[in-house]
Amino acid sequence: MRVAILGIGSIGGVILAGLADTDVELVAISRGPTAQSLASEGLVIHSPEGVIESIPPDRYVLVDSESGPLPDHLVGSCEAAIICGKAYSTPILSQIAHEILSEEGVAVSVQNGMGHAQQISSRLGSLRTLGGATTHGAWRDNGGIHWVGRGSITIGALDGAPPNEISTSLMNALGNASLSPIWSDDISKSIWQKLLINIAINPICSISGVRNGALLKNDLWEQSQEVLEESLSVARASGIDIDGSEMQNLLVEVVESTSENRCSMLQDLMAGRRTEIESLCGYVIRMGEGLGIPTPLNSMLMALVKGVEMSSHMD
Ligand code: KPL
Repeated sequence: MRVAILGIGSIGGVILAGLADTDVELVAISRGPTAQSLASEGLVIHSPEGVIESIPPDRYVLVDSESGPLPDHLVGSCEAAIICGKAYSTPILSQIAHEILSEEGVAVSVQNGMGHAQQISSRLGSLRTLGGATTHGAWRDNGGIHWVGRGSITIGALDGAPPNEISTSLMNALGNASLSPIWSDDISKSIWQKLLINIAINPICSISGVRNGALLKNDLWEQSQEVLEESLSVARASGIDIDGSEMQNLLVEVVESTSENRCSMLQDLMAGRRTEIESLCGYVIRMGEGLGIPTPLNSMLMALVKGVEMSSHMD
């Protein structure tokens, strides 16, 4: 099987490194300095258990997405595309997925935020698009990818159908890569659950500048619970059947398993990058407006994160 990984940030790096230990052929799609170092030095990954592994550049075919059109020999060459880039890069990444996939090839988004599968399916069609979400925790620096929290990757068909042949091969490959794939027959609910986790963790940890585990240790937890509750009302009014205590347990599980992680939003702020706040709190605010549900906590967190985003551009 040949799999393309689109966007080699922290999670893309974990997936690339995991699949590098299987017999899957790999195409890594990246850009900028990350693409340059993937091409020249390869990828170093620090596992949660402290093992350091070096993936050489000849283990994958590297495509720099900014260097022009996809080379001809790669067009239509992959059976699966895993989209891991930032929420705001979905339009360009779904176009690349469309070009690189074979006619039956499937794309799955494991990005943070909502609506990615819908954008991808408008190019590929709903039968070749899978929804997804991941709770693995990782961060990246010049020393490579630090995979600090083992989680899972939940994948499912948009119509709730069981996995087809290609999806089954992809699930098997992710299993062989020790990435703990789970097939969901209600992927919209799984994506909402991941959105709620991100909303309860990312803005608060980013504004406070703390690792995920700090949430459980002080007053931040109360704030996290309140924004979770507010966002849960919007999820329920949108028709998602989510039990409050199931959601709380899931949140505690993710905070504990990624306690050493700096969430992706904090990493973005530290690196002076744009955050995904619009796709997280912004999504809940927009849905709340449509449904007549007030979302003052999401609005406040979004304004504060945008303020911090701006401050990194000031002298
Ligand atoms: O998705 C994440 C993120 O940082 O964006 C979690 C699972 C919260 C891990 O930090």
